[in-house]
Amino acid sequence: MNPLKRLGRRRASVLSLLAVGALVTPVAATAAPDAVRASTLGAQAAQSGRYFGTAVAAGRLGDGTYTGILDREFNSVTPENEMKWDATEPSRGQFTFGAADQIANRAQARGQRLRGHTLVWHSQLPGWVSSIRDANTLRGVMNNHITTVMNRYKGRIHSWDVVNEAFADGGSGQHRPSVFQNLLGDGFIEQAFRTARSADPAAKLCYNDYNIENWSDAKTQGVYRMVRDFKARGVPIDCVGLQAHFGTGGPPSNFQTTLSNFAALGVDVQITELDIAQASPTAYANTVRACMNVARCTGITVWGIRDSDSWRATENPLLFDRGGNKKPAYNAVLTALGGTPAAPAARPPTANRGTPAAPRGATDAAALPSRYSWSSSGTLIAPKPDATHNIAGIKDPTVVQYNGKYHVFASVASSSGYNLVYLNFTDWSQAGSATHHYLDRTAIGSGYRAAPQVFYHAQQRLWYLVYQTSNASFSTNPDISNPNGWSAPRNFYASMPDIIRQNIGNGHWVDMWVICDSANCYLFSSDDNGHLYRSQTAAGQFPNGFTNTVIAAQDSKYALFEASNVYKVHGTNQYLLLVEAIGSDGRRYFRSWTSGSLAGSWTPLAASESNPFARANNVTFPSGAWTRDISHGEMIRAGYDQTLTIPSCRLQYLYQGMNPNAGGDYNLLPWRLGLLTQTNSTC
Ligand code: 9MR
Repeated sequence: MNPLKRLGRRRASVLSLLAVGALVTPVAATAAPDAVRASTLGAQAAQSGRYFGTAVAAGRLGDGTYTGILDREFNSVTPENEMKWDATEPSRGQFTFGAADQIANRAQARGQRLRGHTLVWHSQLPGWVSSIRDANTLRGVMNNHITTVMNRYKGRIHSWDVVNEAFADGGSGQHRPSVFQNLLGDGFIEQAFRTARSADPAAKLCYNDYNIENWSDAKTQGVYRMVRDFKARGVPIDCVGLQAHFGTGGPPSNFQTTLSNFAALGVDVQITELDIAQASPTAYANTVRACMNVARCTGITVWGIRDSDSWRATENPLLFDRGGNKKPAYNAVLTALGGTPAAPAARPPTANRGTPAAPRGATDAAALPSRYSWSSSGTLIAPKPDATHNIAGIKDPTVVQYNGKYHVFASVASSSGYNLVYLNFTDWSQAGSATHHYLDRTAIGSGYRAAPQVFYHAQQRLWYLVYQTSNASFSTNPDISNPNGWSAPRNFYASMPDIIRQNIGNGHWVDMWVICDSANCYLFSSDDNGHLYRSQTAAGQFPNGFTNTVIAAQDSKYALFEASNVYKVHGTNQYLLLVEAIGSDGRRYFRSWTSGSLAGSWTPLAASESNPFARANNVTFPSGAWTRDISHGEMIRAGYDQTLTIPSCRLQYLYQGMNPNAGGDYNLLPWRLGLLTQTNSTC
């Protein structure tokens, strides 16, 4: 985005087509954008802000059919056995993370969320723990186990099953006997949750159990009383996992009641281990619908991929058959999530009960198309001025999905200049009501800060916020949801690199953007004068050592203006570059290019006014054409780490737009945020 100082010239030279002085009518926030139906489980669940996951066994990761389905369909992963106590601490103080790391690293590289399963459980517990006879020893051992395992994956786990299956079956509603219960008493669960909160404050902490789906069951009531008590006393608990190992009939008729009653206590609910004997499509659909009907039911995990992968394989309880083909239950689930199943494949002339479904959507890794069309939401996010922030426009958004929420950072513009704001929300329909946290009140400080970019550095386990000052600056934070956790600004460069100084002309150094591959990190920036610059540093050196600044792309001033985004396209070897241009009508739009490497040259993809990446002429506005500018923004990513991975299908882009009749002082223009959803995705 443009710095404050050049307003007058910009107004005269570029935006003179605007009717100056027109009345600015605030645009009402609307509900969620019109969704495009997806053809995979994870993508469709994501449209309502949910995840759809599966249990994964490290031993099957060499099976291409298995990993093909895993990466195509699921955006959350639970290690089936690899994070359990017998796997991670088979003897006292000797921790082994090989298999768990394999699953965690693989999922992270693909932008899939991770559920941690499980820290304290009476089963799959090594003999050395169950034979402890002394309460103090056991307490120390339990706390050490929780802390060590959680530390290993700190910041990378969406939800942890802190305690698993602690309640007894049958009518007692009490805890079951176990070494933990017997030596530490009822308080062991609370102790485990408190220890877990200190170990990884960013993870959601869940209590997970089976046979708690029927609201009338004594076991359900026992767990409910515990959660109610925890919430009343401030014991940290964030969610209840209902395993949902169902018989042929599927969920009990009061399953949704159970989900909403738990949710009403102020916790999320998740379906954590779903499988249904014989996989009746109706039973699966009923289960998914119950979750969809409860706002705080944030995701569903099935307990395995193919029937042959299941712990109850003889009951054929999963969504894919042994050959990896979609079963009828798959289509029922996709439909219940709101998606569109692929048309059935033409059957071969001879009866073949194993006919695979049509291969449409068989991969989420198609190359990007060269033409785009989009549907835009109405304005979703508008400024929320307060007593000390008289905000006129909200701009330059950056966004990640993490821990079940969208986290958005943006510039806020007022007559006194630019600073940053943070908000989070679970789905787009709530974006307009989210609290705005002004970051000038944090260590980021007041003064000129603009055009933020957020990502998580997986190895450093830190969130980075990159933004422009008069340099390229950044702050870090261990917890993205804590606005006060950001460090004071530091600069990437000692001063403006020479090559920029030599080419910038009357432009401005703006819109810094960091992306890493496994070897290097790159810092892109623009100069409002037709140049895109790129510096680099070794991945291990980040955030230090950016050097070798070169011109990565150039064109005429307005054709390659500012606001660049660079992304890795999931499952491909492609990188995507977007740069904002100013069109012949004076309106903002995006051009796009691809490259096989971050340091390579960029080939035009959809890069003209008549075939733009995103411009008013390829966007429809079902809820009213509130903007003609499609300006500075950010793609909804498939992950949140420094690789900046985006899906190749069903793209969404959060952007700034404004009332086309608005004019006046550039700083006071009424920028608002809206969401584009791709309407011509073919996969
Ligand atoms: O699916 C898991 C299977 O491979 C293991 O042999 C079994 C051992 O207890 O655990 C299975 O997963 C269980 C999960 O961890 C907790 N809830 C019940 C699941 C099915 O038994």
